[in-house]
Amino acid sequence: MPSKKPLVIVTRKLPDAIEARMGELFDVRLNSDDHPMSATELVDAMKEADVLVPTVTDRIDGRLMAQVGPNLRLIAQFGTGIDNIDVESARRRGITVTNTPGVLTEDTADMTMALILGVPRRLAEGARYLRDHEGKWPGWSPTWMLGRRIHGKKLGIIGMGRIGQAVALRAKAFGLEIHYHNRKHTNAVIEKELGATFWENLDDMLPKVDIVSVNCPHTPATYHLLNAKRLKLMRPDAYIVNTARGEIIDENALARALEAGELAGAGLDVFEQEPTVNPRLVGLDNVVLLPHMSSATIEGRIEMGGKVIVNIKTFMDGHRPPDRVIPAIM
Ligand code: 8YV
Repeated sequence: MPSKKPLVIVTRKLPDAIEARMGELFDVRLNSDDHPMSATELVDAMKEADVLVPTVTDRIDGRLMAQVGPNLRLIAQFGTGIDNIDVESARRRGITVTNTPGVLTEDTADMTMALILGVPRRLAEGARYLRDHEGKWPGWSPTWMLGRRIHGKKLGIIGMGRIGQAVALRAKAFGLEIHYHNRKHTNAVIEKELGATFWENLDDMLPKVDIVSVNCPHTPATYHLLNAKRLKLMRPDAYIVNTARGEIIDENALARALEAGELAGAGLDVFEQEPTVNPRLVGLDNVVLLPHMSSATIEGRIEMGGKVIVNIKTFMDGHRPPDRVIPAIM
């Protein structure tokens, strides 16, 4: 007798090829209209499913976790960040959590670099001007739309993991000097190759750099890492780019600093209260706002889905899934 296929509930619409393959391997329930699930829908799914496939838009906290059914054995996150999941609470209940690291590194680093280039050079502002003033552009002027030079500036990367390193490699090619703050030194060979300067104390690095790029995960230790006090350490001609998680920066303090001219500009792909975007930021010309799209490539999303499938399949076959999240090393 063939063994019963596991019930896999997917919380958001995934690429067609991924959904089709899941349908072949599992008893799958999809979210074809892609609506973000309510907490009630999530609880219902977690009561029934053997495997849940959530994304960043699903808040699976301790309260939800307390209501899971007896079947749920795996939470296979479609995404690298797992700050939306109470991993410790899952562990206590014997539920394994996996994620999709690696496959969105290059895409996220590309978008980070795009913001590092685009914010000081006022790319979005220039593009917006032409659209808003159709037929009314008076033409080139020697002193109009001046931004700041990228080449020769100092980039301070917060979080030198996979993405931080990929950003550093790109930035070096653009002539930026690499500085970084991390819990520990990165690999000595990589550090040497990048000519990177390690700052053990973030407070010491912030006043020294021209552009700060946030590339660390959101954990209790990094929540509001860039608070009002630290933002004040940055220079008024410095920029800040965040493609990691909104919660790492105190968004109100950032808005205040930008409004007060204490920072030159910001490029933000992520926000503290997604999908709400702080209206104070929306009103600022020197801020580029993107709707959490750093990893949004067709290739990336298919590879993320591929990782989810491998994680589920290996787990269901009784093996250790390749991308198991271990609470201790989060
Ligand atoms: C993902 C991300 O698309 O993977 C991550 O951590 O931030 C995004 O790029 C999203 O989180 C999917 O869950």
